[in-house]
Amino acid sequence: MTLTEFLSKEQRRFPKSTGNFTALFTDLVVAAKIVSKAVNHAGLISILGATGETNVQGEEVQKLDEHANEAFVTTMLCGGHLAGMASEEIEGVITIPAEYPKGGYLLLFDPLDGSSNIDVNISVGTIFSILKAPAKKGAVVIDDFLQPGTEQVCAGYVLYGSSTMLVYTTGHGVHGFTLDPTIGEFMLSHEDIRIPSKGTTYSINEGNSRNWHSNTADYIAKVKEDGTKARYVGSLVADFHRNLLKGGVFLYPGDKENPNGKLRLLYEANPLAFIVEAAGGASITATNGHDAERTLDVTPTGLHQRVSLIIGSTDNVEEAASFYNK
Ligand code: AHM
Ligand code: MG
Repeated sequence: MTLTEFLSKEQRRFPKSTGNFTALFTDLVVAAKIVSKAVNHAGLISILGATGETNVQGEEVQKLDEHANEAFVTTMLCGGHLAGMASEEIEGVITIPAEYPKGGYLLLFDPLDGSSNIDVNISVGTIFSILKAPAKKGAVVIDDFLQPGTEQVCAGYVLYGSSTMLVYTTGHGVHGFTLDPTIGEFMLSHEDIRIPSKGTTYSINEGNSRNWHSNTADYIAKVKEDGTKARYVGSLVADFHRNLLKGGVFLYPGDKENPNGKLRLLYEANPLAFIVEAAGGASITATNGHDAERTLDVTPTGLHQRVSLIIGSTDNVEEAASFYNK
């Protein structure tokens, strides 16, 4: 079944549906295909490497980061289903120019996550979150985007790996589609993904261990004692996708140098937390190494806010939480 057929089938389950969400999602899929093609051809069309500029996060912008951001912004801007967008690559919100129709949704995205891996042919991804826009006149502002993760109407990611996969949820069931490059269509390949309740791998950047809070150090010592395998790609979508299918836990905790860790709440942590919960898993945040709380319940305070992230199989995340709640 193609993704288009699947979306139509889903839409028919809601007889009152206007089709706006399906149309928005269809635009998003077009952008994902454009980025997929660029990632696959990166070495051939000289768009590898850095632009020489730094982004709002103070990180070096890779040429493909810019290309992916452009692909999503330009494809989504004129579709008529969005009231605004927010991207990891852009400091403020992206409003819809007066010449285009406005819609009722907000799109938040990280166009190319894990971009430090681009030059060495390791999987990268796009992460996205869709919210309802508040009913009001005038252009959207940052506050409109600061909704807790529980308010998401859809979240997903695209993994540009050995094949390109799109995984998404609207909160009921997580479904995976694999791009068939011969026909240019995403095909349903992983229906109703359920994350194993317990996994045997953990993923964390051990290079940061000098800065870890004792709770993180104690938990990691425990999982090692248990013989848990370490797996860390350094590309969030790839690490998350592996754990979603095979079970396990991914951690990017806050530490003594970076109290809120590295990952951004609104377009990295929240969408993955929404997906993992819909697949039967769990996600928590533990600022300063204490007081674990559900990621989706965190009240956002900034568009590019960072948050500590511990996400994966329920048993593993609960075990980690027991260390962070000590
Ligand atoms: P990016 O959004 O700038 O690409 O950074 C996010 C990436 C994630 O994909 C990955 O999990 C993490 O950074 C890896 O960070 P580190 O190299 O510090 O382990
Ligand atoms: Mg990112």
